[in-house]
Parts: sequence; structure tokens; C-alpha cells
Amino acid sequence: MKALIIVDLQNDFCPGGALPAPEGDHIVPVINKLMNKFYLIVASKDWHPESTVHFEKWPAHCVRKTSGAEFHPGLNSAKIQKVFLKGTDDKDDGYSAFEATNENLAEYLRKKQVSELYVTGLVTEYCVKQTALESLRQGFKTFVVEDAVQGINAHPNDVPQAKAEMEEAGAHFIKADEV
Ligand code: VGL
Ligand code: ZN
Repeated sequence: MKALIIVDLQNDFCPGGALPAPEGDHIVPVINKLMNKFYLIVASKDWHPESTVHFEKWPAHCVRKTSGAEFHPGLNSAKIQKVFLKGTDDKDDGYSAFEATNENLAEYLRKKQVSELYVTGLVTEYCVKQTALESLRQGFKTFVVEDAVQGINAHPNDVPQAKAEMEEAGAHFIKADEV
């Protein structure tokens, strides 16, 4: 069984948001189409309290229940079976979707007999990377859909370096059309 995870495809990580990936919105149609190839689709949301140590490193973003924390309006979110909320603690970053506090992602996937996880969303060098690395540690065969992720790329090597790290750890990079 394979599952699709959409990491943090929220307004604040898209152009016009508080912490945007410059082309974050470009992956929305790619993911909408990709969803047709999966029975099991889950997503994560960065879901921060108003005040958190995380905002000492980053501009405030994805504060729970604000419009910045909503999914990008173009995303076909009706197809998402479960949303995992992370970064909910005021004392840590909660980058990985496996750190969700409303429900345990690894247990959820195992219960659904998932063995392969396809990772998409925002942003490549933080939450996508940490989710993919933890997925590998949890024993899932892990694919990163390269035209369905986007980075902030504050330093021009950030995204290439993140990809190298994921590959080194055992992640497979594929294109949406190849899924
Ligand atoms: C993220 C930075 C801060 C992400 C979340 O979703 O990748 N990046 N919080
Ligand atoms: Zn965050």
C-alpha cells in the first residue's frame, strides 16, 4: 500500500504569505493531479501557537486558526483523509510531520498497511526534508516527488543540499508523471 503526504501546503509558505517559498504555489496543480493516483492521502499543517521559540528563528507564520495556516485555496483538500498538526508546542520547532501531536503519523500509516510514502509539499529544505528523513527512519520506502516540492532557498545551495541529504539517507526522487 502506498500513501501520499502533502506537507504544509499552507498560505504562509506560498507567495504573499509570511514565510514564502517563491514558487510554492506552482506545485498545487501537480499535487491535485497526483492525488488521482492514490487511495490514501494525508497532509500536515504547521500549526503554531501565537508565541513559540520557533518564532525566534522565523517570522511568525502558520499560527493555528489564522488564514496563513489554511491550505492553499487551490488545493483539492476534500481528498485529504487526515490532517496531522505539528509545531503545536511552544518549545520546539516540530518540522517533521511525524512530530504531529493530534495523531501519530507513523502508527496511522502502519495501521493502514502503508509501506511506501510519497512526499510532496513545502518546504524542501525544512519540513519536507525532515518528514522524508523520519519516514526512512521509520522504515517506509520513501519517495520525494521532485516537481511537487518547493523550497525557500534563502541561500542558493539550500535546496540542492537538502536533496543530497535525502538521497544519501535513501530517499528516491521521482517525477509526478512517473508515479
Ligand atoms: C517550515 C520553516 C518553519 C516548513 C515550517 O514547513 O518547511 N519551514 N516552519
Ligand atoms: Zn513553522
